[in-house]
Amino acid sequence: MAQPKRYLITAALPYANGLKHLGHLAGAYLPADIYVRYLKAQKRDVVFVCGSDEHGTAIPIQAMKEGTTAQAIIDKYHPIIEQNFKDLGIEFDIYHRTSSPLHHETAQEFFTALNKKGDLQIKETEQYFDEATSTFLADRYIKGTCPNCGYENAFGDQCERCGTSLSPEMLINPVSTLSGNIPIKKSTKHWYLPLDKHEDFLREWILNEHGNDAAANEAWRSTVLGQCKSWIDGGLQPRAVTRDLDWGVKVPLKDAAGKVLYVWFDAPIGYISATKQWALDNQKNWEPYWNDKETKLVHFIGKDNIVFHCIIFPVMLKLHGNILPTNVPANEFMNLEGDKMSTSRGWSIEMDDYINDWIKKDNGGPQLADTLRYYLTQIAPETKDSEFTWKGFQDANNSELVSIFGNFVNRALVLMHKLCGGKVPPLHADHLDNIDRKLVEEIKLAKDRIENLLEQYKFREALFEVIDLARKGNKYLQEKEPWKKNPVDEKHLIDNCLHICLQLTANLAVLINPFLPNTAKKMLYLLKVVDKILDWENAGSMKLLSVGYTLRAPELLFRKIEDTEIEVQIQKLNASKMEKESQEPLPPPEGHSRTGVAGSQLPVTNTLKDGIVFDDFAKVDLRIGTIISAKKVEKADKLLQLEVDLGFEKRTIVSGIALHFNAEDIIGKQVTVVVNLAPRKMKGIESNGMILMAEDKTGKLHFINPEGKIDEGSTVS
Ligand code: B3M
Ligand code: ZN
Repeated sequence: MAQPKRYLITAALPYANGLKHLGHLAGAYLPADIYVRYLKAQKRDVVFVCGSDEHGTAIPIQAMKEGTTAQAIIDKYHPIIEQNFKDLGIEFDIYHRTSSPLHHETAQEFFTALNKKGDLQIKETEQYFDEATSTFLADRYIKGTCPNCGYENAFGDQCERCGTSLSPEMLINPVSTLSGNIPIKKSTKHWYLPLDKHEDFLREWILNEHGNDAAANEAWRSTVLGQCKSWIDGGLQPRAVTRDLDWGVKVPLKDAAGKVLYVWFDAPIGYISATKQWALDNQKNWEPYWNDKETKLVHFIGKDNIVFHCIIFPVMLKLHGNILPTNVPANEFMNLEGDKMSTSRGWSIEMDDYINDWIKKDNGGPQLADTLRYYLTQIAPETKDSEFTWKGFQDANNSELVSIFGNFVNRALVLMHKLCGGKVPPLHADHLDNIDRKLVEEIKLAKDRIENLLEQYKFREALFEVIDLARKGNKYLQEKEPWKKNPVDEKHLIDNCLHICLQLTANLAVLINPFLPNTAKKMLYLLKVVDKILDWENAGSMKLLSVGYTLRAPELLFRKIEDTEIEVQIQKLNASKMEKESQEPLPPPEGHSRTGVAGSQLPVTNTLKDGIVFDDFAKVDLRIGTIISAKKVEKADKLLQLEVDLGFEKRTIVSGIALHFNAEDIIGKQVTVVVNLAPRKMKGIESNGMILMAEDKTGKLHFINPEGKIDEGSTVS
């Protein structure tokens, strides 16, 4: 295919309702950034847009949780997320906001254009309504039992446990998330995008033009095609593009008071408004990026956003007369230490935490941003879900970045200083042997392979090739052993070996740059060369460093990561999970029930935790106590504040059992308490211990207590 005239690369707009985790980073932002850095090194015309998604029910819901306004929430999280991306080397050309007036205008114009052409349908239907708050309940304002997996807290738009897309009507036993009340039905009018009318277009465009054996165009990933096919085969339905809400882009019509655009209608238009803002800031014309067929539009997203980017937005773009995406390289999910990543369940690593714990530490710095970029790319969930483990992170750093890549660069520089007087030695062409020639050839081949893989969005394999080239450099040094050569008689052999190693080092800087930009910069510093060297066309060249040029003294590119640093992270993760669980039992992993409503039978888990030795168990100090007072914690549905008499002292313990017990019913009950847990603050109250509970197969909780009353403070072992 002819080379595109220009590129517009987008990465999903993150909701500005909280911190974003490493799964988000690995899903969309990092691969997009690698691709863009590569295109820019190729000197292609490319614009990389992103920004905060500041609408939808997710924002006001977070505002309720934090006891503030929706505006305050987006003003709080937008700058943090933007800065987090910068600290991790994600370099957008613009990081915009959907709350900006330019975006509101752009989204309204888009809606108006479609509406005027008659591309939208108006329908009056009965929808769930919460009388207590006078609110229609769309998306996350309503929850109930998922018809697919039985999870009781599924939202009106999606089940967080099984991932199924839902509509409020599909929920079993729906309740309002605003008041907890059972909603009534009330009639309301909305604008719909009739997706059913565009089924033929979608089938042809996705499954034929971009199908597995697409000849002229890029074939999409089979995971993406699979989802699209199942949506289309399932029969597409008209989709409402407006909502009865007061937070969002107002529907620009007189008869639509109190209505806003559906967040998934306005958010993708955010890519267009971001491009417009970028053009304004840089005295450029935004239009060809969205209107000229010679533009290649690529959306980087996570798999939960496929339907919006491959079906709904393309229909909108087609109706509006814009270009369509050439590819949507959606990633699968990245799990964490054996479980799904989830901020609400405390089982995630936020970008912000990683930055504070690793990059902003004394022994951290930008190098630790690259370590993360390296590991996340090495385990990128490009074809199937993958797994982040702290041990894997440490191994990737220590066994690959330190031992292979860093080691090669360091050896090349150290040996050059030792054996060649700190200068790039000359190449004696008449003394080259097959081993030399083979490595030179490998460098050229590696460049071609890496380029091909990057063009196909195979970042994981491309990165492997870069490291493999460094590995070949180490092998070459090992074979040549220049340190064993006679410095006078065999000087030409020493020169050739180090000359090739140094040119390879410069090549590695060019090739690693899209993935690890901080490392590439540091290599330029050591080699005393300018940024221009990083132009992609330089890869494969053996003339990047001039003979006789003095280079800097070697410095290590990467530092080793110690076991103790990893242990701290694992402990932190476990603590955060326990804290979240005691605050609010949110989405359980599949197959488990935590909030358990009696009646929905789920099997008692037979998956056992990893084995421990007696000493591990003996560290836990368990005592019998008696609850002497109990009351509900304000603004926390699930928490009870208990006073527990332990014989030797009375303690305050906050326990997440309010949905299971009335405060007045449990006074006088004996319980088993973990008394040597570090104190934890919950809703501002310091909790000094944890009450043990057993969960039966209906999800009901039971205290663990002695058969008859015994002395407080008795030990349990
Ligand atoms: N904010 C959902 C998400 O963060 C949504 C993406 C919008 S992309 C136009 O997963
Ligand atoms: Zn479900």
